[in-house]
Amino acid sequence: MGSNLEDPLAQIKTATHQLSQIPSCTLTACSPLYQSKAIGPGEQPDYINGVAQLETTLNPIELLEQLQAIENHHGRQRLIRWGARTLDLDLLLYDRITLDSDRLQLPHPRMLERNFVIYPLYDIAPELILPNNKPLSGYRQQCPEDGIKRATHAH
Ligand code: ROI
Repeated sequence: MGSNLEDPLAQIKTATHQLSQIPSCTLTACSPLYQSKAIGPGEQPDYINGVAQLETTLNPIELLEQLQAIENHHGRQRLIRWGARTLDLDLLLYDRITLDSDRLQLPHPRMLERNFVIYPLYDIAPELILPNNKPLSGYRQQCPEDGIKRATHAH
């Protein structure tokens, strides 16, 4: 989850609640939230990021559609690639599935380059073995802090 517009902390808190309301889904873990500088081109406000874990009988595409519906409820406008956004819900991992389709790539292709993903993911899944068979903990150890800060909890 990421947001850098219109009260990002509130956006993430509401989004967390909405994740818990998706049909056939249970919210099983929710990370602390972090504040970080926007990566990517141009000047934009700092982001709030967090990671949630769900248990679901939805398949990855069905889940993606639910995430996009929540993004749209938050007034997400896809105007500029890499641009500021009210709410971004990325599917990072789904079991140990690897998938490379137009609509969805799993694991998320850039997740391991991003401290704002690695930090909160490690908080909720320190023992995780990634689909590439490497432990998340190795990436966490190598991960630059780069000004990332804990924000408050989502709940
Ligand atoms: N930068 C940060 N810090 N957090 C994000 O969630 C985020 N999301 C993005 C881009 C614009 C790449 N930068 C980000 O999509």
